[in-house]
Amino acid sequence: MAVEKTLILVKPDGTHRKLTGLVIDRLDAAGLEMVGAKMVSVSEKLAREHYKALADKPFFPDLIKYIRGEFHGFKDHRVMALAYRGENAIGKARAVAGATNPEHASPGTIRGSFGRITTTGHFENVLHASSDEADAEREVKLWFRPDELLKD
Ligand code: IDP
Ligand code: MG
Repeated sequence: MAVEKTLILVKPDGTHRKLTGLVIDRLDAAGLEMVGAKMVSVSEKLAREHYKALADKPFFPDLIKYIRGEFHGFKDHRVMALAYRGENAIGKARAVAGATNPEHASPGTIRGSFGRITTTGHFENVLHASSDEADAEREVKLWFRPDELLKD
């Protein structure tokens, strides 16, 4: 199995509900190594670039508001960005996260335990985890400068 890097974001519902420590704990338990960590004030530009593959989706405008903390009262747009490294890190982090739709996520996953669909129909699924090698490489570069990451 290849050693990979992957990007995790504790989304504004996660930071708002004090789940940052839990996310880090679960990723630790999965055997992944943290190689970058910071709080980020998410600009509209960064949000749109991060989710550009979803620009055609009907939920895209709300997704941009969600990741910028606008549904959770964060005037500073706070998200915790984490970079992890490890064997099969992308798949392991996705397994820790669970399915995108919190209603379909297994109970033992973070999204299964703590995600929800709001009464307004929005997914609140606590964290982002890169979905494949190409996305992971693009996303780690988008959120971290090279000097913010521990060396390989
Ligand atoms: P992922 O986060 O599990 O990789 P993606 O399909 O890449 O899922 O979607 C990115 C994010 O967009 C999801 O985490 C979720 O916040 C939001 N999203 C995806 N599909 C839906 C939907 O059908 N309704 C509302 N929000 C969605
Ligand atoms: Mg995705």
